[in-house]
Amino acid sequence: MKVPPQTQTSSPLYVSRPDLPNLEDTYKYLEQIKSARYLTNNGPVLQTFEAALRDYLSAPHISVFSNGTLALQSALAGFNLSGTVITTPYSFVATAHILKPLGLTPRFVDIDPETLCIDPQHIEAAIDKDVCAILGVHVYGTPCDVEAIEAIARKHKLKVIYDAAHAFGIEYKGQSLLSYGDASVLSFHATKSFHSVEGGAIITPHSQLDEWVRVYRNFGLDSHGSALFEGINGKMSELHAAIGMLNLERFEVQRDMRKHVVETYKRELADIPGIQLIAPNSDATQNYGYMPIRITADYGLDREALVHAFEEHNIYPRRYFYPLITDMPAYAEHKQLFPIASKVADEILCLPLFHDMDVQEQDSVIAVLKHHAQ
Ligand code: T4K
Repeated sequence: MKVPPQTQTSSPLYVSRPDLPNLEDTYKYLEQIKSARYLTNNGPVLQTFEAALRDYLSAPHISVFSNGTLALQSALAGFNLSGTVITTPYSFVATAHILKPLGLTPRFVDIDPETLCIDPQHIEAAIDKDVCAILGVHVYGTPCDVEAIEAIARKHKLKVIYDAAHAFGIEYKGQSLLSYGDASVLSFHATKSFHSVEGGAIITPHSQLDEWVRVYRNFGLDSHGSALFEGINGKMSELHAAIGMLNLERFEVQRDMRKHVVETYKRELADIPGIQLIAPNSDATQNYGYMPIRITADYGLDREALVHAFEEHNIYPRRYFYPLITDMPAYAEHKQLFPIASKVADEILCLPLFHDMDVQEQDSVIAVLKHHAQ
């Protein structure tokens, strides 16, 4: 017999619930920043943060930015590209938004039905003389098919940039996933598995790119205060860097707490008809930043009706990623049918997930899902 969900969460249960580090520890950093009277512009805390990240992520070169979007834009700007960039319609819109300001044109191709990342077969088919780069996204931290993409890029002499906004701390075949491609770009937004409230970073094996983006993020200024080229303001403040430092210390503990929440979800949802879990890549570690499920035809409600049912219980899962970028008005000229990506976008739902989600909160999400099963 189906039991209607008993629990109505008193405060809204969102897809994510970012938190700040311990206030006493934060206060110590604030005192340090206050006494240094150095608040931003490549200050001492930012430099410490960059060094700590370089070490933790085994990154040959890393430059920290004020957010992931500007970091991604800067990485592409640094390769001085022109023409067309092959990318995915199944991502957060920032992935595509950075192209037009650089004079680049996106060419969207469909995704792989298992990884939900860009499909190398479609990349290969979309290459012509205008294509200069491939921009893949490690969706939910699942690696793109990096080997196939590397082979295609080598064959056609293309740059490979990964939007690794979801891929903090992921290892693939025993090495950092961020070591693949010409550059990988992280987001440290508050809703991410590791955050500095707002922030992002470029990881690259190319020392020249690293040197260039460091100048670019500071208006293109040289050490004499003269602009070498038209740069941007992509600098991270000392306060954000301090939060990043403290969150880096907590990352693994919080990741393991999220792992526990994810495992409970997977156990409880495994046998519900019409709920499809996304299989992890067995060659990769996970950071448990998202809990995506697919609501398929065998479920009792369609995805939209389920979202509505959740809202009645004060629960707000998110349809990451719906609509497809190519179905958004801003990309009307790129609208076309992507059979796999369209289907996934119509079925996807990311459930609430954060490290300190309590049992009652998680039970209420699971109860709604069980209640509406066929
Ligand atoms: N590439 C990819 C693949 C990305 O996913 C992203 C960002 C980027 C690039 C760009 O990186 P950044 O420039 O952002 O560093 C959120 C995030 O704002 C965005 O960073 C993230 N992807 C995207 C997937 O999710 P929204 O529009 O869904 O955010 P919002 O404000 O609706 O927040 C989601 C839920 O979280 C809300 O329902 C409430 C809750 N929440 C949110 C915040 C910020 C809180 O409870 N507290 C909070 O402080 O985009």
